Amino acid sequence: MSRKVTDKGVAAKQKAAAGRSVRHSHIIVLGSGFSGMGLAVRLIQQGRKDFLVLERGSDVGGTWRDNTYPGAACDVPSHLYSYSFELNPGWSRSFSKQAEIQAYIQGVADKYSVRDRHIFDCDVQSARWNGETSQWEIETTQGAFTADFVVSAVGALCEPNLPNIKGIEDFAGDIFHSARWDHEANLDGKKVAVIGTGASAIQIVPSIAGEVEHLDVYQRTAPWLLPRMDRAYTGIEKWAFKNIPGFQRLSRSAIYAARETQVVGLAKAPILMKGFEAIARAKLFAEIRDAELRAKVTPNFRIGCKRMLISNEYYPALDRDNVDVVTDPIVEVTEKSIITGDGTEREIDAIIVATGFHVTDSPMYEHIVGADGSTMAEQFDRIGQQGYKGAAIENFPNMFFMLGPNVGLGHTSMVFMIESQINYIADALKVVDRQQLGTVSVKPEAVRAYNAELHKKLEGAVWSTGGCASWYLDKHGNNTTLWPDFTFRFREITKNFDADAYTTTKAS
Ligand code: N01
Repeated sequence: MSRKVTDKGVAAKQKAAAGRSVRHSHIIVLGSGFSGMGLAVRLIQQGRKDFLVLERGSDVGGTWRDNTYPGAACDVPSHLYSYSFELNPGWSRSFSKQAEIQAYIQGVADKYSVRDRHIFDCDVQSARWNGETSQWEIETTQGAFTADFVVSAVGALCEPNLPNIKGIEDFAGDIFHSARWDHEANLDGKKVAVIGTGASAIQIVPSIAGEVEHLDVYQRTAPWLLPRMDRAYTGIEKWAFKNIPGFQRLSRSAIYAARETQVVGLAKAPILMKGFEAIARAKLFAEIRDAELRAKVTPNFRIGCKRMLISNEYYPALDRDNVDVVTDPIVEVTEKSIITGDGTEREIDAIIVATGFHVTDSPMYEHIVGADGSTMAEQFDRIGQQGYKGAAIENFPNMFFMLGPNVGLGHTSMVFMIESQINYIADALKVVDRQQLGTVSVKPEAVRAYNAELHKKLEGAVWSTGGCASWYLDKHGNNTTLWPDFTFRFREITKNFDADAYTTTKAS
């Protein structure tokens, strides 16, 4: 499996980088997905030239560059899932496919010439705070860098979470993770297994079910599915989005408002989620007539506890004659088969691993070393994964985070949260310049107070009370990923940088 998920070029790049001098930039942004690139655009708009973006891939786009699996598409409507400063009247559908979103991101990069500030194919290996120089020391596959300020925009859904299954390394056929799709693997007429039934799997399964000879879908937990209200925009609609002043913004606001109403059920009164459950049950009944299969794929937790999925094609795909849903747990993978707990061995030619990402346990945390010499992973183990407004973590001075702790969402556009964070961090960097600050470090008491409030709101939310296990929770069962309130509240608290919550020193 490792052949598909590791960067074979890393060692070669490191060798080539050895001996190069250390490069310095006032600000270094790590990662260029929707968040890192959005921040880069803002910094350019502010007239800054004192920053660099280090990106491990060969282009901008992050998760939308990497997730090229068949059927990859967004489950947030296009007009909301885009930057507010760069609306796109030309979206072809109400829910865009991966290629169109990636083309949009690339178009924004072109328009604002952000690639000029990027170093691509630059995989960050470690970042260490040097208290004597008040700088970050960053090791990459393209050599060493120093920065006065670092913004980590590495994303939460980027490190494939590979299942630890006996024998999986010995599988002789094609095997790859959903986010590292092997486009050279030919699945036509093959016997294929998909492990996982999350947001990625439910898009992959219907896209390949008609091509493969046989498909086994290995389900650990049945997800809730709602209808996908997707359709192509007509020429008249596209004309109206482009030419009628305010029409596109109005449409975007309507989508935003409708989605925001879900917060009431998700975060405040989970009992209200029963309404969504009724819709999902009716859908399940209408789309799967086989009672045995229906029982297998009926979820056993409150809807919303895990991310609610949308698809009109997944259930019909499961209902096909050449598709089986397997609920017995996988105990072993051999060279050519998967063996489940009931002793059944199913022969296969290929395995698609759609098992999600390291979210609360990102490997990156082991390679960022803070002011007291501990890694971020060690600190999270010790005091929990706590941040301040998702943008700062104590003991990590002069480091800001895009999509840090408790900024995630399940119900609406992450781009809204990203833009809130861009406001906050760009303002912080302005304050640093204006006040000539050398160091900025969030106060532990500010972090405690912020998290106490946050966790009070999370207590009754469906993500903790809904009876499921999900990647929203860390290994201690704490929700360290989601924002538990209306997103406009997050926008309010991130409007301006609040220097009072930070200990600052003047630049020498
Ligand atoms: O990953 P997941 P994903 N053995 O973690 C199962 C975003 N996204 O890539 O539920 C067997 O959701 C696991 O089972 P269980 C979106 O935010 C967005 O699908 O843990 N099975 C689950 O079924 C989403 O939430 C879009 O019991 C194992 C599946 O694998 C996030 O990405 C599209 C296993 C993992 O599901 C991740 O989605 C796609 C094991 N050892 C994705 N380990 C948009 O449209 C895990 N599983 C915006």
